[in-house]
Amino acid sequence: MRDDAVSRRKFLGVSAAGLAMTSTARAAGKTGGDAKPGGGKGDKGAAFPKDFVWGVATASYQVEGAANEDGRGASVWDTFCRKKGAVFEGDTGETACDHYHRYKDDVALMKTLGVKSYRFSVSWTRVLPNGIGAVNGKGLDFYSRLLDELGKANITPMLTVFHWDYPEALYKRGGWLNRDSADWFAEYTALLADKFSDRVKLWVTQNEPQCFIGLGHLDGAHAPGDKLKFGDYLLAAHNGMRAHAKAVQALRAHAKDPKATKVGYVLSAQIAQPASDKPEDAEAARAATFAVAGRHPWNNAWWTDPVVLGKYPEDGVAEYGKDMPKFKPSDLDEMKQPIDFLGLNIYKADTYRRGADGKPERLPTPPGYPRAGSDWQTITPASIYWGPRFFYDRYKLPLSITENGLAVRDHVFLDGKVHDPQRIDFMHRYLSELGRAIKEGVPVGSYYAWSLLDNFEWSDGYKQRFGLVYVDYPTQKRVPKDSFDWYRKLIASNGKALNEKTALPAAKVTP
Ligand code: GBH
Repeated sequence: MRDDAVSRRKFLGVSAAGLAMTSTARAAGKTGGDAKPGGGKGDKGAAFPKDFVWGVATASYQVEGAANEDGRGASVWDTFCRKKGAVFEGDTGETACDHYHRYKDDVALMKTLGVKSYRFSVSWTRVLPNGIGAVNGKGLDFYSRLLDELGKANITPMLTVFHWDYPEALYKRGGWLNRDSADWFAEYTALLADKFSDRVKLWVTQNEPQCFIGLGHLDGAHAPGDKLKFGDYLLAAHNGMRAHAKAVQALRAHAKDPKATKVGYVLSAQIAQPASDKPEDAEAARAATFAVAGRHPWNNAWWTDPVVLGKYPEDGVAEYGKDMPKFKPSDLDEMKQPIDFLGLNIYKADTYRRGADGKPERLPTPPGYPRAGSDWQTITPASIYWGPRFFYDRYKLPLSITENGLAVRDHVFLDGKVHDPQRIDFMHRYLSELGRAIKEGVPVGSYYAWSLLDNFEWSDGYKQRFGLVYVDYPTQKRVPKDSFDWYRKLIASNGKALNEKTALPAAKVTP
């Protein structure tokens, strides 16, 4: 063992699985789940199934721009961006990547990249300016043109119905606090199914309820910027999940080909990874992944158990006590609508071991530990191994990695290119770990890199760049980064390039 590794272990007092960046925790078979670990010694390298879907993702408000064009109505993000101090440098999504006008160029980039699928979201107020009622044909036309362009490029769309840009008009009517919000969402979803289900078979109802409810209504860091009382926040969450379920029903009822229609729900997956390869640490990490502990939105079970299992998790119910919303028992039955897959957005994990008292204990992040441009993101590749395992074991649903990526403060180098070895190294490490989970039987069918383009990173404005393609916002010039080329080769090899030591700058760091 190298000296630095020894001291890191001493610092932590445990063998440093996730914290050593490359995972050494391989005792997965003992975790009691259904996914059967194969692998073992001599079984090296990544292997992705033939039909594995490589993709890229974006979201409407983050890329489209054209905020005041062709009849689009205001969303809570338009309003929030105008609030002093709400967004870094007062940035807004008014122009963003101008994808609304440049979608053909962007689809051409995707074609060059060789992705099989594109995950994007629809701007609710572009198609229904007031959220419900009058339909805006010009808004629908945009998505229709986009879908046709994707069709020509042979790229399968994954349509996210809602990625945070909630109609201002509905917010004024109480938003998610209004019980009718679930029906409003179903009306909107039914419209999309009517118009687009001839070309769209892959659907996501909502992206990251933890964020649009939690960051938007409890924490206030995201639009609409509310800091509700805890009980009201839980009511908003409850209605959000009712809305998801009604959207599932609307899709089943309105899709042109219900059998071919696959509906998913996407979480901001909060992963706990084990500190060592000891089974008890894996169990501690699993317990921490699904615990509802603390009066904050950063957990999984609160947002997933009701819609998949039909009940609120007991630890959360106990913790929230009298703040629990009052609701009809039939709500829980209605919330549990069969879905076809769970989407996990995985960026990082926290590290846990079994504590002296037998309970999961979170370990501190060592000083100077590798981080992204976004402070919240530690570089923890094993997150994308353990996360899918734990989610599959609990919910028994096929999985998609609907987002994964790294914020880097990229710039154009003197040679005119954007060199982003950090992102390549990140993707190499994370995809190797994902490949390992898949090899061990965890049913992950697709991976969407976040993001195709640098884009509007919510309250961080344009400070953080997540793209495989650099965007020079003043000129809207697109510059594919080194990682674009790396991902292109990776897709062309169906993941095998992860094993080629010479092909990639990051090759030496993965086993
Ligand atoms: C995703 O959100 C979004 O879907 C996407 O729109 C966004 O651009 C992308 O990721 C990159 O950020 O861990 O307590 O410090 C990720 C949202 C941001 C949620 C960080 C949790 C930190 C809370 N996550 N946030 S904490």
